[in-house]
Amino acid sequence: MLTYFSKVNFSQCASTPFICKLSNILKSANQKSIIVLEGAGISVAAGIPDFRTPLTGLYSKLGHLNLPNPESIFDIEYFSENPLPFYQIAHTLIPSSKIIPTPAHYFSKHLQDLGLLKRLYTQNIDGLEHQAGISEDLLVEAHGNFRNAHCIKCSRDYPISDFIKRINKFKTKNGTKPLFCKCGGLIKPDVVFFGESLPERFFKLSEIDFSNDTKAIIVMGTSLQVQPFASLISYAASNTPVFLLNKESVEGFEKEKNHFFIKGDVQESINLVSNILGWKHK
Ligand code: CNA
Repeated sequence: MLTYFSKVNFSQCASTPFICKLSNILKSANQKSIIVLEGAGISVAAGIPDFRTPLTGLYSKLGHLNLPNPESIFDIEYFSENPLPFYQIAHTLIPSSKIIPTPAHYFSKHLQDLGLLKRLYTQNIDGLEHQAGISEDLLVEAHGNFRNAHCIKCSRDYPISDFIKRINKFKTKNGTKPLFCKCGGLIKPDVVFFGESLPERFFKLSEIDFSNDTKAIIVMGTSLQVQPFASLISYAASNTPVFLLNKESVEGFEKEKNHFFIKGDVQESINLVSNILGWKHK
């Protein structure tokens, strides 16, 4: 958890100009003027692999499932015909009680506590923003979550505990059956698959949030490959700085004058910003 600690310290700025630019903006930002966009890279430090990092990402570990392509595991058409591969790997995405939010998650919570956070949009389905204490009204879980489950045919809700019981059997290699609804439809967690629509809330709020009174957009730990989420940064006004904190730059980023890439481990970059601003982890 972050808290106020000491005086603002800009002495580290010479070597990290974009980090300082971001810190300066945060220091004088108005209430509800910062938007945060998050991706799988911020949960890697919590022990949840991302998708696309070579060797460690989930997509590099699906060879044994003989999928047409790695994305098929989250494709609603493929799942409807072949649900077992998703059931087999789902336990790697559901956070256990041992998994806790990272400094990057608590950074957003601190922005919320200071009243600066306008909205946090996340692609993550691990629920760590929720666990870090981001309030429902400020949070948009664009790709859903693992807190509930439903039937893909009749939409009936099911407790996620039933689904977790079933996938835990896959963990011990005793499971061979997916979970079916009374109507015969498959039960899947409330995560958004390729081919499904994002929650209405995502479209409603993104239309109003990216206006001129946004002081900065902070994008953390994402390859910005998945649409429509990746397009959110294009809604930024041309005078709103967009900071990408990521291990690598992503295609199309840095093309605009208001794009600033902060290369490196997102947790380290966040720690630097926190140190400069005198915010300290308890
Ligand atoms: P991605 O495509 O796997 O990209 C992750 C990005 O994060 C890559 O560009 C990495 O280089 C970068 N990255 C990884 N570790 C770090 C680090 N420590 N510091 C800085 N950068 C890092 O994942 P996206 O989020 O862009 O793709 C969207 C998908 C991923 C969504 O549909 C999610 O549901 C899905 N996903 C979510 C989780 C989760 O909830 N934790 C895990 C895996 C995938």
